[in-house]
Amino acid sequence: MARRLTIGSTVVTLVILSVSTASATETLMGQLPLSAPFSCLNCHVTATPVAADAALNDFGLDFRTYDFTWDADLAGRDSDGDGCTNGAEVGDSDGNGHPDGGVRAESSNPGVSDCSASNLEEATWGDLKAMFTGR
Ligand SMILES: [Ca+2]
Ligand SMILES: [Ca+2]
Repeated sequence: MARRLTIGSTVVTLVILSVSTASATETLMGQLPLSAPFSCLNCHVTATPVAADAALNDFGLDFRTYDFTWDADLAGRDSDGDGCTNGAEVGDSDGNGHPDGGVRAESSNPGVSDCSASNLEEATWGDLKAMFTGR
């Protein structure tokens, strides 16, 4: 009986921790001017962080250092060292909290050391291609 109680308590605790981690992630993600398409991967090394596995990437560590506040200083940093500022990758170059003109998605992930593949460019090419193919 005591063992069942222990297992049940453990399961309940894990569920609560999972929910609280997901909620914290979504709340903190709301501090960024744009968080799509990378979502949790902006700050975490896994797409589905849970309390037991919520390791932060380099941008996530910097974001935490800045008390989860998006500002010009954090936007001007290059957390992942790929040569593109966090602001350029997130889509708010000056860090004023508003996306740069016409930007509706992050161009690359501020926590992954690569800013060569631009989702925005891919979307733009997709729009251009659609003009010619009619799709
Ligand atoms: Ca960068
Ligand atoms: Ca990057």
